[in-house]
Amino acid sequence: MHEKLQPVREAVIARNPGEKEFIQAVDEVFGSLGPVVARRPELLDAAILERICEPERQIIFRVPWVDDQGRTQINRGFRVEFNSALGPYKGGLRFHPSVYLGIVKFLGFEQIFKNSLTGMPIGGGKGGADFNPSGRSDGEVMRFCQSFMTELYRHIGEYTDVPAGDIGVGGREIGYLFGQYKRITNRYESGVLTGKGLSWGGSLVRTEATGYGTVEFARQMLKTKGDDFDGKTVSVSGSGNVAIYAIQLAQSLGAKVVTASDSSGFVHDPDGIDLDILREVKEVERGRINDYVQRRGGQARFTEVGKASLWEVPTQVALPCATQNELNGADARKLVENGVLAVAEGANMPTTTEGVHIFQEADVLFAPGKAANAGGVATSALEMQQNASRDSWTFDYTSTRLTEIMKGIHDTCAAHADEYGQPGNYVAGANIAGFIKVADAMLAQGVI
Ligand code: NDP
Ligand code: 2IT
Repeated sequence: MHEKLQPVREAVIARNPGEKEFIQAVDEVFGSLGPVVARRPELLDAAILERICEPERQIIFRVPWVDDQGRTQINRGFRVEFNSALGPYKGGLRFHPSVYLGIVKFLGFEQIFKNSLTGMPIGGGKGGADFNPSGRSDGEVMRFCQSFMTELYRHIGEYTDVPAGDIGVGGREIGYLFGQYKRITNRYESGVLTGKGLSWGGSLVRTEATGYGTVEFARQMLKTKGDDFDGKTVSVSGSGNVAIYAIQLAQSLGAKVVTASDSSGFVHDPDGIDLDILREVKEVERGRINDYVQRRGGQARFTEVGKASLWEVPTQVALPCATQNELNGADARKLVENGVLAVAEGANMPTTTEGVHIFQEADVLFAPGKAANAGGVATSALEMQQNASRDSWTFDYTSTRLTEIMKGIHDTCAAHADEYGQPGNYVAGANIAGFIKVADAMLAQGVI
């Protein structure tokens, strides 16, 4: 790390004790910015680095609700409005028991640079709650979402802050959240949330966008080597929104996807994942991934979490699409040993710092989440455009825009990596390109 960045990093650690995921995300970005501050000392003079690490606003609130047994439950809600240099705060909400301030800040920090890379006018934010939706009835989820929005509504708006989904927050939850916002404010403000249903302001392609975009980014990387997905063996982790559509597009490009997972373990299906069965089990029934194996039969096998790693399965393209730090150094070594060609992060920060270094040293094509999974938020911005013009676009038009945006992000990352002397380093390219645009906007807008 550049010597001038070191004291800023130490101050961030001292100011944010115990927030290890946030520090990991800051370190990853700072690790790329040495050549930028060497060329642009005015960014240091204006304390852009210190400012970019300090959220503009952090909201933490109580979320009381009543479960099906009539018991009162209390959760903690968060919204971190990190940076509005480029547009209204934009980023998802995560409902998962592991959510605490450090997770929300890591996600919000990543979102600043990701949103910048999309080329759309959106700032960075993130939120969520330590609520566990697993095993909860629709009624419980609805009451939780209504209580969450009863506080959140005063902080958001189409020109202020526009939440969307993330882990544990999909179409069902966005519906309950939107309904409560509309009821409290008495406004049909479509642009306040994205990921809405198609008949009430949602955009075609938003559901598919993150997974499709991740595969498109990987396709662009493979193309630089004259290669493509056709006939490749692909490993995907997760079985949620991102994973399912990553599997779908990879399969339609001729790849055989052989894995999927959830928090209980992973399945290895050497004949190729049957997406209809996976969707039935995970999307419709909200069940456990082991049910896939029961229904699929054949050579499909389930491995319980902790018994072995999904990344031990030999593969040519790895797409981690579940959660942060799910692919560690040992996993990366195994993937390299088995001849992996490309890794594209569908999830946010799924690869540990050690894992990233191992891929880079082995010359594996490696796309960081803030570039590879930006298709989701980019399509959210397209949803906001449609809402602003009270219009709705066709699937083909919207998916063409998404494909162009992903190619644009790929090329921007590659060009910045070249310009700053690290050809082929998509981590450096993404961090540098994402940062410069935000930093310049902050400089132009004065000390705020
Ligand atoms: P979903 O809730 O739809 O799916 C999450 C998947 O990951 C599930 O299979 C879940 O298993 C698994 N998972 C979650 N937490 C853990 C954990 N701690 N350990 C093991 N498995 C876990 O979320 P998404 O698909 O939307 O999100 C997946 C990733 O993609 C996240 O990192 C998210 O931040 C990122 N992302 C999402 C975008 C979007 O548009 N949705 C956009 C960009 C990034 P289980 O069913 O057992 O909980
Ligand atoms: O991490 C992400 O980019 C998301 N969860 C999507 C955010 C959004 O606003 O669509």
